[in-house]
Amino acid sequence: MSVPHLVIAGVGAKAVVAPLARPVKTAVGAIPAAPLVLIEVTTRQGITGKAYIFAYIAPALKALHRIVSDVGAELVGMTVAPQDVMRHFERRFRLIGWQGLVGMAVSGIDMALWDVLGRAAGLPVAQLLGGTVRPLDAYDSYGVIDPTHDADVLAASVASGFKAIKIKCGDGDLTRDIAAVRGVREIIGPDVRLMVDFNQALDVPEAIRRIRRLTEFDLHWIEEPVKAEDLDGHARVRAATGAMIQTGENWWFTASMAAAISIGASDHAMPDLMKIGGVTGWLSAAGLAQTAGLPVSSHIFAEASAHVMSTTPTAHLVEWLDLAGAVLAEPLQVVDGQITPRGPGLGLDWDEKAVARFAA
Ligand code: SMN
Ligand code: MG
Repeated sequence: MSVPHLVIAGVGAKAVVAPLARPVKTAVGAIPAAPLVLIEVTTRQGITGKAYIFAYIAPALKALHRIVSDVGAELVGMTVAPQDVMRHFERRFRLIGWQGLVGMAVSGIDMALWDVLGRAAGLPVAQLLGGTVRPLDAYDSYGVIDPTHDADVLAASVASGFKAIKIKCGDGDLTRDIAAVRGVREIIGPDVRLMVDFNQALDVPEAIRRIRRLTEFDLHWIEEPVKAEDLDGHARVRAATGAMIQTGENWWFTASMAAAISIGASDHAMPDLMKIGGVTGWLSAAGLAQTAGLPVSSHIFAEASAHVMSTTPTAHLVEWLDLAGAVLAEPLQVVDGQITPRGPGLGLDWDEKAVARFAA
């Protein structure tokens, strides 16, 4: 069965603020709800591809929505060929640069284009990319937690089958971090992996000081201890502590990832589909990680990430942090600590009533 020649008829975008079952508190700010742009690429052949991107903060939502619409409008009449469209984007945004909202829009449109191809072929993107649909190990991702107040929900994560838990630290002093990590380690036990995410909150000396004290709790990785763009800082923290360092959610396209790898910034790689260049960017990133021998874990966007992780040679863990469940017709389910990609395409359809209810 051949995939028909598909031509882009339009790119629609809707802005919503989706409620979160678990609001996310980080060391550098709280996310009470998820400002999302829902993207729809329509084709002249009647197939519509869907994807969503995340604005992080409300003040960025309207601008992101507008950029998706305006960038998308220039694609009308082009063939649904994500690799070719990405080459177009590389040239189109060469002068302005595509770090930031432009790169997020590019990545989101790319995801929706791959969704078109999957739907047209009647295949999950995981299979379209040459992989197989199978359950993937996930981790339950929390914000800053209070081990007393959150004891029951953390225990429930483990009881439901998660074999890895991430919490965020750095919002207070070292004493606060130690109390949180110790408390969670006591709740989840010694056999569940525990990761800590500082969300770029520390400087290098403080990161070294804190990580050295947290080593006793057998942490699986320490994420973004210093500013994302401080690659040398990441490498210095890694060398000084011997801890497994994780980073990548703020890599803008694969050039940024290559720079991090060349300086030895981390032991793991964590590309973000919305910043690495969508599915197309992820495919290049997966190759870089394989060559560098870095285990790859995903960052949010669990639905689409499960598809690309299915074909990532060094796939490690899928992050489970539910951003879009409130606006999806069929929210993704985690079964026994694992996530299975759903299709055809990326498996995303909106709950239109919820989209209307949460429209921004
Ligand atoms: C994160 C995720 C979602 C919103 C803010 C921060 C975090 C993570 O960096 O890795 O889960
Ligand atoms: Mg993170």
